[in-house]
Amino acid sequence: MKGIVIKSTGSWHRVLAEGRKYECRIRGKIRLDEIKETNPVTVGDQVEIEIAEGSHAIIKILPRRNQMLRQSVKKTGHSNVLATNIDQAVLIVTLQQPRTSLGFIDRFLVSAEAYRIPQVLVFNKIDLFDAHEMNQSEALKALYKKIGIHVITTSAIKGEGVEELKDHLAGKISLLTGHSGSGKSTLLNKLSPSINQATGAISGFSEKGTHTTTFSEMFELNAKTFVIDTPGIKEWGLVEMTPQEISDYFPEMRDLRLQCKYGSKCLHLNEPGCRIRSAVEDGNISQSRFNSYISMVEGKDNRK
Ligand SMILES: Nc1nc2c(ncn2[C@@H]2O[C@H](COP(=O)(O)OP(=O)(O)O)[C@@H](O)[C@H]2O)c(=O)[nH]1
Ligand SMILES: [Mg+2]
Ligand SMILES: [Zn+2]
Repeated sequence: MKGIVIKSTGSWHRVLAEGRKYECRIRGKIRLDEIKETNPVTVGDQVEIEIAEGSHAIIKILPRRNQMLRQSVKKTGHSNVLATNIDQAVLIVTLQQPRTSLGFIDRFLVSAEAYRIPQVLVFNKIDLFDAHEMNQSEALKALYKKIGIHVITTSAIKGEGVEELKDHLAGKISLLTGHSGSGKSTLLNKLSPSINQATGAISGFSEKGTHTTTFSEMFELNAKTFVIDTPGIKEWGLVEMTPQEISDYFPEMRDLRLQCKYGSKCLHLNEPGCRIRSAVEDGNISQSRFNSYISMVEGKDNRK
């Protein structure tokens, strides 16, 4: 029987198949060509299962259409698959409690763009914004809309923007990610009366939610709409990418970069005749996006 993994704790996996849920273990050695992650079976995986009295088993993982990968910053070489086979990736951004940095946003966007997964930014907790933060969020919205990213503003607490988000999720499988405490579970609970995820206040010291989600889990909003809640993410490391790949995953650099004097060899650092750097000077590429690019190329992210 074919099914889809909707929850995975490492030792067992919950599979939705033909309208029913089965708790499954992995039987035997499943070959996952090219896949080197610590979690071989992930939420979103299409699998084949065998139903038996008392012990159901996953016997095969079907090829993945895409995957959302993140590099562990502490353990180099370890990448973590947040979800597979998704139609869009949604990042919950907060300007405070906790603050989502632009570097974090851009690493998320690049990781999705690597698999051409459409991206959505949800600016949550707008009820907390003062005039300054309101201006700041408007500027960020304009910046990201200009490069083709869909942006939604919400207050999960007040229910603002939730309908718009719901419309945008309809008919798709979406990954919901962000820092712990950004409001993922609160938003999910607003999306469907059948979802009842624990939510938590943020403790000042660690800025970690007290009721943190530990495992990714897929929820059904209706027969065609699924949302995946994920554990909060502290740091977003990029998986191995060359500088050329990185600039290819910045939509505003993708076409322009071949017009550099050194063409695809240009890293846009200090080479002469660089079209990317002149576009930054002209204001056509935003300085903050370019800074993110530079930090990805020079930074501690694992690179090829
Ligand atoms: N003021 C405000 N607080 C929010 C909003 N959304 C979530 N919170 C609060 O932020 C904390 C963390 O929310 P939670 O949904 O657990 O975040 P998660 O870790 O991303 O799942 C909780 O105390 C929520 O009540 C919002 O839009 N406005
Ligand atoms: Mg949560
Ligand atoms: Zn260049």
